[in-house]
Amino acid sequence: MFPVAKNNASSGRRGAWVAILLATAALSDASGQDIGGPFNTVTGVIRLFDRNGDELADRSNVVVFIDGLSDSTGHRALPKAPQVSHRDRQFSPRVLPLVRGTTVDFFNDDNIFHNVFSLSRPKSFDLGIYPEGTSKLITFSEPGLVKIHCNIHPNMTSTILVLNNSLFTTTKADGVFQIDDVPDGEVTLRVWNEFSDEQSRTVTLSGGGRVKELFDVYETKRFVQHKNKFGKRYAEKY
Ligand SMILES: [Cu+2]
Repeated sequence: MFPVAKNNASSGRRGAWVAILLATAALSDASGQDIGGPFNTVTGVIRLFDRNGDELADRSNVVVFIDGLSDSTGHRALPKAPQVSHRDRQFSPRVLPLVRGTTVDFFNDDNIFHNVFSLSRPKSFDLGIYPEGTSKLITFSEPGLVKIHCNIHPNMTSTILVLNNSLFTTTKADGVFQIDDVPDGEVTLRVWNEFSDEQSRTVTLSGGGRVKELFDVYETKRFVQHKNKFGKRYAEKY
């Protein structure tokens, strides 16, 4: 990420769940030149519940992102090319948000052969079968949701969210999120989770401040076994 001049204001964690405006954060590029602003921080917490309404201790893998910006805003910084690896017959990470135009390194870090394919509309591809220690690259240019699978092992799934800008984050177990460098204006804060309906909320930002939001996310969707790369059921033995 590009450097941000941090302020020393408190996180406001003790406050109620209302928007709190704190000190201004200025943004500059590597040469110290001002490239606009002021910029705001959107922070908060995701609480995750199962389909019975019981709260889950692990709130990880929820993607929070900013939408509704003009095309060029927030698209200045491409994150480093991320890796999705095969490990213990699973894809890692299970959820990966990225900016459109990002190339992903699909690395086989397992001691068996694996495949990578997707039948999703934004990026349909098949990387073939390849052994431990080797990589194949794919670039994701079209925004949208891309489900990644292995044609050998039916329980392998990863989801890539191809987004329009770099203003996104993925929760860890504590569910806390923070997105920096959000420009002034009315933006849409969107929350995506694999087994939940997507949520969105309009947030109005001004003057370079900090807004805190709480989301309750319910995992109401059931697991559905995907088909293989030919659109057929996997063989029972593999
Ligand atoms: Cu596999």
